[in-house]
Amino acid sequence: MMRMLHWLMTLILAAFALAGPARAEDGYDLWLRYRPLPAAQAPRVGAITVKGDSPMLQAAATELQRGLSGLSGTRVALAPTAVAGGIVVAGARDPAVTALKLPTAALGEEGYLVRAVRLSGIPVTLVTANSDRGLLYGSFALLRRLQTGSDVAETSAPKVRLRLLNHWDNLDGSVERGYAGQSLWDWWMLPDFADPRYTDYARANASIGINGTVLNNVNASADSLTAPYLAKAAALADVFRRYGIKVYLSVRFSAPVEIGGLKTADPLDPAVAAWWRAKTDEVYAAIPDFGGFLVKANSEGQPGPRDYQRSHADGANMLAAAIAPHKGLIMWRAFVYADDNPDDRAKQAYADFKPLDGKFAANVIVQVKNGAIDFQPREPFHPLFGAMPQTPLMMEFQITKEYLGMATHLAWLGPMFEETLRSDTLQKGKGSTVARVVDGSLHGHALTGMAGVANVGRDRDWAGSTFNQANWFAFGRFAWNPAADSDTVAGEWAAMTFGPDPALVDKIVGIMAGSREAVVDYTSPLGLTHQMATGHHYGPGPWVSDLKRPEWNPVYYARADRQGIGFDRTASGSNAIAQYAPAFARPLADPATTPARDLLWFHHVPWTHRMASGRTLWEELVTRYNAGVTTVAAMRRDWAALQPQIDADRFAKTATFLAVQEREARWWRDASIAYWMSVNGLPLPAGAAPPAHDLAWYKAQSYPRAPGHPG
Ligand code: BDP
Repeated sequence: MMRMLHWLMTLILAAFALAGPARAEDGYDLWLRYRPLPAAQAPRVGAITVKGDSPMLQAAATELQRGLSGLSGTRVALAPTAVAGGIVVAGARDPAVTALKLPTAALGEEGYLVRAVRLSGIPVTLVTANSDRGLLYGSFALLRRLQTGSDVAETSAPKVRLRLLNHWDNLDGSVERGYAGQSLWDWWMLPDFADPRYTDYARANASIGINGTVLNNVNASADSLTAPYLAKAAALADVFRRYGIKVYLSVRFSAPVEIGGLKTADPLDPAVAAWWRAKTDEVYAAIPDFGGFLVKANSEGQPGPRDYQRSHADGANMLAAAIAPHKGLIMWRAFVYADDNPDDRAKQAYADFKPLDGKFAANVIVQVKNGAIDFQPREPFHPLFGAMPQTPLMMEFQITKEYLGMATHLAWLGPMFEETLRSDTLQKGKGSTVARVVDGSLHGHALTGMAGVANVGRDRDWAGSTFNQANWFAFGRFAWNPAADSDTVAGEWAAMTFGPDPALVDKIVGIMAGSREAVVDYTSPLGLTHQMATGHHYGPGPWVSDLKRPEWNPVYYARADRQGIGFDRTASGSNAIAQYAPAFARPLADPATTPARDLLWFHHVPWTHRMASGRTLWEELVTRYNAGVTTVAAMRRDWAALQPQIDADRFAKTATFLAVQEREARWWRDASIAYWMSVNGLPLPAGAAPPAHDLAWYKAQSYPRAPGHPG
């Protein structure tokens, strides 16, 4: 019997060794899974020929080999010269490529062209570009086209120069507003040990065109500029370089005091300027291709030039002068609001920055959040976009879902990026879209950028959920092309992540498409904003009114009373609408011509106000909360129906998360409705379900250890 058992075990182990362990779909591979395509779609590639051997081209060759071998199910070889039916990666200056007279000039420094050609008479698929970086992007593009079952021909060049992730990662390994585990950067083990994961992070970024990463939190520790931490950052830069990714750092404005031993950080003090010059030289000695500094100054308690009665331009320009000899950049954030300013928070950044237009040095770009408050589920575009024609402005989106359900809720941000970027500022007539401010075409700026606050951490699936990966992917695609289309990007991602079956892709895109609107509906419909609980921002807190600064309290934003609700930003209120172009502001002066989705952002409206739908405002509000919950329930049902087509692991985790989301959507709806009823004294609209608990119950919920909270 024992012998029999032993024999059986040996047989099983042998079979296991032959087949290899089944590759779990744990999400680690992101959208670069390269699983074999169905036979009809599988690429038949003779061999891969990469002309040149720079580290970046080696990265391209490795990726192509890995991808094509995976997708075709057979190992594809690298060959020194082109073979018929093969893939050739060659620069536009290669004589064989030049002979083809392809339109490569338009590709610029980073674009690429992929096309079936005859190269010296041999039929091949050619990837060409004006730089190694373009060739790397073109190689990833070719793989994407194959993964999505598209024709391989593609010509593309990025419309935005800086395409950066902003990590809000702390030196102790925690991540501010991070919901995917600890920081990827193992600062303790760096610079000695470069986790192989850093390479996979760089691959993922390169595959979507991201070309820079700010390693540390905007609430920066001065320590990140000390020699040991610069050595650690340099080790990361060494890994990222061959994927075309530059390293940047957030800096603390008072660093000259904290680590430099100076008595002041006054930007106009020559000793301070000299300190930054020396520090910057030290940074470049460690990281020769360092990108630049990101600065959060005079915002939420951070130090800055205003501590010395200097302007943001004074601060930015002093740093700009220090870094200019190295061709580095300063990204200066416009996310400012002062604790001593009683004016509408939504107006403060514009009030501070608009007068500084034209006063920034040439290597400064001002980084502006998409909306005037703070990454809420929906905000009208920031009034600074289009209003500072002489200053390059870069977009800052938040990919991590601090205000959209953290890791668990499925909220596809493509529609949010698209909505903001397509907004027409009307600053230079029709067509003055935010996208054209960001890509520089509206005011003729060559320095352009888009930053996304990263949602990645050390979780096995990087982003905390499969669908959160889509938001990382989307950020890259929109940074590459701010005119991108959300559904198209969703389709690409879904095909790469779950396989190219068009029917399956359609269903997944369908689930994603309305998901962000659902979050808006169940948390903050009709232009309400900032209704979340204190600190960690998890769950509802519309009643919160006890925080030190008025604008930290949800009641500040909703201004609900017995008569009505909403923030009057017209001339009779804060007049924030006057910060927009007159043609844009005009319809916003009247609730009747304000889009319903932004109504309570711009107006204080009676509960009895008649909406275009015929319902009263109160009825409409409840209808929207209900719609949010109903949409999530439908998403959950639609996902359940996909079980036969999705691998067990990713199916189950998403199904569980959708159940959590449905429960929490209901919680948001019920808590909000219970609170509004306590304010307006109105009965529930006919047919609406009453909240599951009374208001006291909702107020009593507390989550002291919710993730991502810096406190
Ligand atoms: C807020 C976050 C806070 C960030 C801040 C910022 O709650 O953690 O530090 O944005 O962007 O939304 O600086």
